[in-house]
Amino acid sequence: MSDGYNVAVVGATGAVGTKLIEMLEQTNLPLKKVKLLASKRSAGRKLLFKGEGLFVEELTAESFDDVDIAFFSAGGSTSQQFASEAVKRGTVVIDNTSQFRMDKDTPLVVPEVNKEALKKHQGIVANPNCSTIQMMVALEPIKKLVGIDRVIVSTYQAVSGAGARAVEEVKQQAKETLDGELPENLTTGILPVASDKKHYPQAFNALAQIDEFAEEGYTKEEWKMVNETKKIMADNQIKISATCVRVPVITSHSESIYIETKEETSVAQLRETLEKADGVVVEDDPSQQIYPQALNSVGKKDTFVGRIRRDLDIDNGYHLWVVSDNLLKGAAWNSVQIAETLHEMDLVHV
Ligand code: NAP
Ligand code: 3JN
Repeated sequence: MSDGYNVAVVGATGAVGTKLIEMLEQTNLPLKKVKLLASKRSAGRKLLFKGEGLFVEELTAESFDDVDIAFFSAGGSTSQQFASEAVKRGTVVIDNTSQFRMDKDTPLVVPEVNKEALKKHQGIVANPNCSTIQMMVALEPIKKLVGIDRVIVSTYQAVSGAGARAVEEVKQQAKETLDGELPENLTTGILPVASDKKHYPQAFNALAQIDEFAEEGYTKEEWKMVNETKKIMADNQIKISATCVRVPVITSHSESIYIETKEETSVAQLRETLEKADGVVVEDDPSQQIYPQALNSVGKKDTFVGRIRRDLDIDNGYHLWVVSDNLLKGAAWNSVQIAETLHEMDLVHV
């Protein structure tokens, strides 16, 4: 087991990269050196790590020559181009993009749920999609207790999930609207999906499109939730469908999750189980108007669960409201937690 690692953050200037730096400032992983990488555009910028200014370097294959662990969050094409170069140089890659998530040789890991999968890594470990991660943290304890037959999830996703430029766009749209501008005249161009044909205002709006449309009228984000859940839970039989919606919240995704359990349970038993679960905080007291809120979860590593109630018609049907910081548990914290777990399991080697 190493007494200290050289780590690199690829995409260090982005929404996720910024939070990766914060999580590395707090980690108990032994660190020797931190290297910040981005495109040529940002090379030479200085970012703070534990109060010390570090220069951002341009990403090249040679960047990994002396790196033990690299966190990638610079888009799928960057991971496609550089992850194998890093692995060739002996670096373990923890990848935040969807590039390798469904590869059969790549573990897709939420440490509270399936850390054993890390034992099979061959250099790359994939971090799931943010919406999948918080749902897994909330559902795994229930699956262990009584099994889960079916999941129907609707998400209310924060703008920061679409990157730093999307956040700036929504702030601009909000300002323009408050200054009296009509919706059709607002500055658009990034949301709902920068690469898609049409763009719509997101400020004061809910958009039922996250990522591009794909098969059967579902978006790629919705397919990610379906396919990643089956892989993480190692259950191809679980019935699951998703509707992913972007709302004008800056940080933290909220999810309304309906489940049908395999065996009988009760609200009290579900609450007790979730209260004991790793990474879960139950906030659920309707008499005091207590339930998880996006704003309250910002900056926290936990997944907050509330509004636990039975379905009024379906036996074994239950509803939950699940909220978590999409940039922390949904991305940066889950990635650093994977690195800590690899270290604890003595698996930081290719
Ligand atoms: P962002 O705010 O737009 O930041 C993108 C980062 O990638 C910037 O640091 C940018 O550097 C860097 N970059 C872009 N092209 C590059 C290249 N050719 N070479 C090196 N660096 C490059 O985006 P974000 O929200 O942080 O997301 C980044 C990626 O993380 C996404 O594309 C996605 O794959 C993944 N992500 C995952 C989750 C999740 O659910 N787990 C959530 C959000 C994002 P410059 O400053 O040089 O442009
Ligand atoms: O929109 C969100 O709230 C989450 C976005 C995640 C994301 C954004 C751009 C590209 C991903 C992802 O993690 O699935 C990707 C991608 O790598 O496909």
